[in-house]
Amino acid sequence: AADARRSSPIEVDTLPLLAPRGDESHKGDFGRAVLIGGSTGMSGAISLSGMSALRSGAGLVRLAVPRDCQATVSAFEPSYMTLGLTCDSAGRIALTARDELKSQVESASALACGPGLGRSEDLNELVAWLYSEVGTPFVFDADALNALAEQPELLRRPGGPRVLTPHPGEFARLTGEEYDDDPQARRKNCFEFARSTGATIVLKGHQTCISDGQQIAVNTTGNPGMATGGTGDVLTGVIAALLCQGLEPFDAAHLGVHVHGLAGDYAAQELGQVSLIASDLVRHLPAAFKSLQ
Ligand code: NPW
Ligand code: AMP
Ligand code: MG
Repeated sequence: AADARRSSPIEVDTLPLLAPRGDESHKGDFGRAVLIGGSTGMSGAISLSGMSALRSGAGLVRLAVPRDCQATVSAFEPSYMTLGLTCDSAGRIALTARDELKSQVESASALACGPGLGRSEDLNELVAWLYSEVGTPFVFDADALNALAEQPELLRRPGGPRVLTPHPGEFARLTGEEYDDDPQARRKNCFEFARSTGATIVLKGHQTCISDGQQIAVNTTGNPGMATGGTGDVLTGVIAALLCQGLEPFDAAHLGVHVHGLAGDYAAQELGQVSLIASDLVRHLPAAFKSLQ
């Protein structure tokens, strides 16, 4: 199918939008997001994703985390649910958690994996299972991308609707090539990697590039205040929530990146770029979504 695709992308500059909510809507209409990640020392990452998914309209959000950090993750926010998974001695999700995850994966409307996940052989295998077997819309970020980078043969496998959200460092690991991050290179690399993997690629940074191998969009929101730990974890939750509400992968990624940057711009107006932290983005997501209604 890749050969039949266009060799030059369609430029998209019109933002997709969420449909207004009907008066009779209930939470089931807005999907169940299951976000997998967290480990001892990085429980904040998956919590940021969870809070962002809620602020981005997912009907129900559940965070699947190692049992060792379940209490910590639960304490950050009462509005999401958690599932405690079997973990290894370092507080990362263990491979046996695959069986505990199966029913969650089957009932999810959209999934995400990676924020704060950590790295191990077990996690490589768990991510390989998620990447190859799950047909539900899925965001792969952070350490899930690192796990894929160690098993590059997986990236050629056809499968469900996938969104991969690498920063330039993760992108270089995924492709196994040096990566010079200038705007022209970002466009070309993003499009070509999307074509070769069949996934929607969000190549992050200043003017994040989004491509599904046919369409391409370059984001104009956001600012250097967002160059701080955890902002990418927020983006993962936003995109997962938009997938949950039925947007196609490219549209969910395009709208998600725009709204995430807009929240960053509002946060920088209030707080300045120097002091901006990732949880400020979560607090400004409501204004960003409201501005698009
Ligand atoms: P350098 O240092 O510039 O040479 P990693 P991470 C490069 C979790 N977090 N342009 C950079 O290269 C995440 O979710 C938890 C160019 C370096 O090699 C992950 O699970 C938090 N290069 C885990 O931490 C908050 C760039 O990539 C490497 C680049 C690891 O994720 C923080 C650094 O990236 C964090 O989100 C750029 N724009 N950006 C929490 N509160 O729990 C990065 N690089 O090694 O992939 O580490 O992104 O911090
Ligand atoms: P991560 O490295 O995974 O935490 O992701 C960082 C997030 O912040 C991505 O969404 C980037 O696009 C965004 N970001 C980082 N630096 C900038 C910048 N200079 N301008 C705009 N967005 C940025
Ligand atoms: Mg990240």
